Amino acid sequence: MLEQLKELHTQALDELEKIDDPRDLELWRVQYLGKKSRLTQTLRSLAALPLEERRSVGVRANEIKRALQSGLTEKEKILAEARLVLLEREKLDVTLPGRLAPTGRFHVITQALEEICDVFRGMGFQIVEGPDVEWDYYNFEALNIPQYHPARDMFATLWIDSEMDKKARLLRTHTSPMQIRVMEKVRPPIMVVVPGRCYRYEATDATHESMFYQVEGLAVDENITLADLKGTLFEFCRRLFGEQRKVRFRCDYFPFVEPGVEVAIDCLACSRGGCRLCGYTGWIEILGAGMVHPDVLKKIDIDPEVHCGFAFGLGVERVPMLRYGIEDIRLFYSNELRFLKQF
Ligand code: 2NL
Repeated sequence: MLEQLKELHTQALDELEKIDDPRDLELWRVQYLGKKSRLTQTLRSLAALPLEERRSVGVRANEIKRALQSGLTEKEKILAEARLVLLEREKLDVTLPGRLAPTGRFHVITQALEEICDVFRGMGFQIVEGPDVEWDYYNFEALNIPQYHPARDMFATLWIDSEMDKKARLLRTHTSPMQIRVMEKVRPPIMVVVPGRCYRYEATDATHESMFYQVEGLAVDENITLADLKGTLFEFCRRLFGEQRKVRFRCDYFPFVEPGVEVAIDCLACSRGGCRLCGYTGWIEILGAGMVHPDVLKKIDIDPEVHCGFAFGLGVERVPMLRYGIEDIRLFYSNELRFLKQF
């Protein structure tokens, strides 16, 4: 009997030693000190033993019970302390300000593009987009720039097929080809604005990129006049650059319009005193425009005796460049986040 108790004692202590979880400790308590444990059973059945054995077993069993109980208390203390250490490590100060998740934003050019489109949308223009890869026909031929026409030199072109090919594909040099597509499909009245990427085969520098954004517009109806063009673009300039802007219209040449005009606003920085931004002229050119050339209308079966229209185009990059005094267009497409995050 004493032998069995000794074994029980060592086994219990061995197991206790290994416990590191309060739930295991409870199981251990039930097994070795619970009502149904061998130890409790032994103490209960002492009366049935002969006197001599009853004494020695009783003393030993009680000793073991006390030893196990103090082992249990000790272990409880150790586990409680370990738990506190863990809690301390997980401590969370809910009064600290939260860490902000980084928010995304639209590219500064996308922002400018949207703003420009919004102004024209507000005037009743519909926004449409077209393909970046175009046919020679839509990019040049239909716009009154046939093969070998000197005006082709105005648009250094990135060709996909041979330039000699009558059905050659190219990367559009302006978004006008989409306006031709619109005029082919729908009859006047037409009021569309076409934003999109354009491409030029040119060495890049501070004011030129081989890919850039353009917004072009077109209005075709009966009795559209140069006064409509002037009113529309005057209003556009003031909505985009400020209600106080002066707007200047002067003659210019584009093969697809007649007459053609250039539109300038008074300098944002010096109000015509002359500064670096305006190249000491006091004026900043913003748009090219004109009355759609009758030959352009004829090509797509619109009778220039009945219908006429005006068209315009502007470079998108120029808008934030002027506004924020950015002097190099290449910054927009260099993926320099320190630059882009400013907008
Ligand atoms: C500029 C000048 C311009 C047009 C674009 C146009 C389109 C059709 C017919 C006639 Cl379908 N004209 N577009 C007209 C004049 C000027 O853009 O400096 N763009 C950045």
